[in-house]
Amino acid sequence: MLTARATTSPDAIAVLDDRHRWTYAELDARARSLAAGFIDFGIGPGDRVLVQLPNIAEFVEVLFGLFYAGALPVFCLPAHRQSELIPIAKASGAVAMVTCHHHQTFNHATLAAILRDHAPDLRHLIIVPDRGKPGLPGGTHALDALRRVPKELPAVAASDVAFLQLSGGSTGTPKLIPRTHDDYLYSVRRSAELCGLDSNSVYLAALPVAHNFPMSSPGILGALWAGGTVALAIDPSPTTAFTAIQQFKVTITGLVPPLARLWVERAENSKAYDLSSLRVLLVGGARCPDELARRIGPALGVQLQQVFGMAEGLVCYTRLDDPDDVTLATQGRPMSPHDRIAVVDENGDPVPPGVDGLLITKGPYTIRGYYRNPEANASSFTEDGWYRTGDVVALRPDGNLVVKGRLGDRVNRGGEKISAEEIEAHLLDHPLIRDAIVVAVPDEHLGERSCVFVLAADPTTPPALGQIRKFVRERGVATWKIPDLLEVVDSFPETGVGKISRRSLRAELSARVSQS
Ligand code: AMP
Ligand code: DBH
Repeated sequence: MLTARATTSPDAIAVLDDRHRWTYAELDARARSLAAGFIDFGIGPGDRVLVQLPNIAEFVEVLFGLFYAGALPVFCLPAHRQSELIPIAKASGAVAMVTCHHHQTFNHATLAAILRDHAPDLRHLIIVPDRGKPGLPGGTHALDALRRVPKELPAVAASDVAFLQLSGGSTGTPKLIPRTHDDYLYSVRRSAELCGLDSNSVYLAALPVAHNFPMSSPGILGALWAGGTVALAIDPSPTTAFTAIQQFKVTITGLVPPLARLWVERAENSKAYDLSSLRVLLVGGARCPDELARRIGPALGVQLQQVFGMAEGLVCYTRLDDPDDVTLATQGRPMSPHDRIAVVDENGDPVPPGVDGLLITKGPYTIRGYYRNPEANASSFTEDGWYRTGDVVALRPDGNLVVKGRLGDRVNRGGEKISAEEIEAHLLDHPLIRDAIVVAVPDEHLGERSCVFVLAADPTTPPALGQIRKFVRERGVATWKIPDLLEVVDSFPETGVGKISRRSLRAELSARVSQS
């Protein structure tokens, strides 16, 4: 795809950030020079490479450099810390990591060195240096030190795995999602069509670009597929993003609902920025409240397009020519005529149309299994290979889906997913805690926040929220996973006879908070 674009439109602008402006020919040449360096380092077809970069132009050249070398990026988020990254490094068997030196004052190079001590296969640390500041830690390589004269590239088949995405809400062995070049590019092409991208489009990556949503729905890859331009904003705040929209004449971008709300509020209160180039705003990652959906078009002067997707595959969109009744109140319908969806009950039997049930799916770009994780595969797929999304939805007669919630094993905190089990496992190590259950509670701003129900080890000295938050933070987890609320209780409800499943306990407790 990149080779073709660099040949047909070498001088079109491919990538922009506040420091870089690369044409397709330049992006292609940069990616090829990095590929030659990766190959020289012994990184080649099938090797896994952790990529933890913020929204900077280098992300795009590293991505294509790895693709050209046949290596598989493992997409980590800038917010991930060692509790997440050590298991990811081990489960993926990554041989290298590409990261930055600092991002938002956090030292990622030091984090990379810690990972190397824990993950025996991690041999090469490659760092994008801070602007104008020397002094990378010993034993690491600056990204530019990789560049070589381009050489012949290894053969890569369209059906080969292209990269590993992370599933939000992984526990124990991380759920790594293997996507192939052909399945992913199919989803990117179809997304680009449905979102109206062409060579004049400028897509702004405002969400962390390693997420499946800004990567592919239609994301930076959709923009490059269409021959358009990718712009990257270092953070999604209205100030930074509105400056980028004005400066780069951005036409389309994507946001999670809480950020969409911040943008709407800023635009409603101030006309300081010229946002007139912006035509489409995708909103997804979590349920967009209907009230917010109605304000988006008027406030930002855009067409709202709702997107309900998952890194495992299935992506649903409202269409740009749908009536308001669909665009403002549903999460759309599958993007491919070959996607299959079914709404079933807990036994796997179809529920009547319009009734809430669990969404399962199968299709041309939905995975059939996680990477080296038989345990997750046994629970996440039906016997005949349908992916159990875990989402509770209702299918309207017009074919559009309305997302109602999820099975209670995950908190969706404004689009960032939290695995209840993962945080419970940390909390169980706290000396003041005998048992802990993490549930979602409704939140006006974020959609959901996390609440932990705790049985104290000694009822006379129950833990305080501040202590718990500090404890979880010091475990080195992404900030959004730190519990928001704490309830100390004397006992957990009995949810049935015999073995109490943590899942039903979570459901019971979460029903209790929703009613209060
Ligand atoms: P992940 O598996 O981490 O890629 O997260 C995908 C999950 O995000 C889906 O299964 C849904 O639970 C949630 N999600 C994504 N988009 C939406 C949306 N528009 N409305 C509600 N939930 C969403
Ligand atoms: O939340 C997601 O994972 C998501 C949301 C919108 C996604 O993967 C996507 C679109 O492709």
